[in-house]
Amino acid sequence: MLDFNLWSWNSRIFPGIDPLVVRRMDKVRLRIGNLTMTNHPIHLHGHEFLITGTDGGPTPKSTRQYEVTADIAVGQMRQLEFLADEEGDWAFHCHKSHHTMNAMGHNVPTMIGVDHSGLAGRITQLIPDYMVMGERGMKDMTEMEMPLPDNTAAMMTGTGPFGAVGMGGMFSVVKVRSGQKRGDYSDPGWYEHRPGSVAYEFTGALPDPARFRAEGGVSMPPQQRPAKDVEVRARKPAGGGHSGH
Ligand SMILES: [Cu+2]
Repeated sequence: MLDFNLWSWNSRIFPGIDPLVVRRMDKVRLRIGNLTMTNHPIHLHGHEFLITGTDGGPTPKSTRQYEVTADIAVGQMRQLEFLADEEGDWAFHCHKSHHTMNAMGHNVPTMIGVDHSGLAGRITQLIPDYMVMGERGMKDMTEMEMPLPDNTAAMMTGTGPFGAVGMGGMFSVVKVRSGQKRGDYSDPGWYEHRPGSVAYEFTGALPDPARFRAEGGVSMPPQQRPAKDVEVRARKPAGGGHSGH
């Protein structure tokens, strides 16, 4: 499952996929069928939808509840409906994180939290195309370029108004616009946020969080604690692969 798959919607992978463009206050209906051999929890930002239909037909109104994710099982179909009442650009994607990525190799140790500055340079003297995993998570991969086979795509890519999007695979954007003409599904470009409505990193002085001194105690003190710390040595089995999960 985690090997070299390209997860797609209608054979398209982000960013090579159209956005879903709607007028504000349009009632939107999405029909999604899962033709793959694994479930896809399909997730929409900014709105709550109702599951109004399944393979069995329309759902009775008494069974409907608001959701932001619909898990669509193998061979299943779901019809989702929502009122597009929030203007903006909203991520719409499968919630399995590796389904919003393209091909990647997994038989490498994770480097999150490891300072590997200088390491890549030394390894590339031996293996010219070597590339380490990002130390802050997968999104580091967005800003790296590495040679790829002709028959695949970069793991994550796409550039938005705030920089690298860091997505691939089963990902698109629902664009809700007041100014969109009826029947016009052409891409209106990125949403222009009202001044003062965009989150930013606070870089000023932070108040001292005094509560952290009082917290962090032990709610259940250990009983029969060994007199001395015990040294434990773990050894991983040699050659343990990670494929086929
Ligand atoms: Cu998925």
